[in-house]
Amino acid sequence: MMKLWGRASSSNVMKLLWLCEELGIPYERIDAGGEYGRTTEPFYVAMNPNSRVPTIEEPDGFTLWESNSILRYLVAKHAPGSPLHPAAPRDRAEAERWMDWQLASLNGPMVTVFFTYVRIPEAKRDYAATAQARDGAEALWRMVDRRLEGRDYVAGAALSLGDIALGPYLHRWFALPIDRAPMPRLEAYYARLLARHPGFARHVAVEMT
Ligand SMILES: N[C@@H](CCC(=O)N[C@@H](CS)C(=O)NCC(=O)O)C(=O)O
Repeated sequence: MMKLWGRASSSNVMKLLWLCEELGIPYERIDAGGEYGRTTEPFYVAMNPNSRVPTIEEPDGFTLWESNSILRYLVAKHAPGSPLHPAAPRDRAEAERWMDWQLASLNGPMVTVFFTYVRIPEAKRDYAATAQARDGAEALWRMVDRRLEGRDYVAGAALSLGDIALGPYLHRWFALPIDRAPMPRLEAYYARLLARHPGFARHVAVEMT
C-alpha cells in the first residue's frame, strides 16, 4: 500500500487525503512535519530533499514530493482521463492553471494570514503585515468569485485538481477570524464542496491547527 508521509493538519497533505477519498486510493498515512519532526532525518531527506510534507512512497520504493505533482501522478496512475485531470489539452490547462496559481499567487498571502491567527503566538503577531496579506488574499479570491460565474467548479462543470489545490485555502478563508467582503459565488462554491464531496468535509474543512 502507498505510504503518505505528512501530518493531517498540513494544507498540502489535505489535498492528497481529499483526492485519495475521491478516487478510493488506499494509503497508510504516517505523521511527519511540525511537532512530529522526521523531515530532516536522513531517511526522509533521501525521499524528499526539500524536507517538507507531503511525500508519498510506493511499495516498490518510488517516492514523490510536491503536493500538486503528487495529485497529477495519482490521477495519471489511478484514473487516467478522469475529469479531475482531463486529457483534452485545453480542459487540462484550465484545471492546471489554478494549481499553479495556488502555489504562485494565493500561497503567499494565505500562509501569512493563517500563520498569524493559528500558528504564531499572539505576542509575536505582525497584524500590519497580516492586514496587507488579507487585502491581497481578498483580491485573489475575488478573481475566483468572478471565475465561478456560470460554473460549479473552477475548471467548469466537474471537480478537477484545480479545486482540490484551492480547497484547503478556501476553507481557511472562511474559517479564519478575519473580515471578508461578500462573495456570493465563492460562498456557494464552498457550500457545494462541503455538500458534494465528503473527502473535502472530512479532511479539509476541519479545525485549523
Ligand atoms: N510546495 C510544497 C510545500 C510543502 C510545504 O511547505 N509543506 C509544509 C506543510 S503545509 C511543511 O512541510 N512545513 C514544515 C513542517 O510541517 O515541518 C508542496 O506543495 O508540497
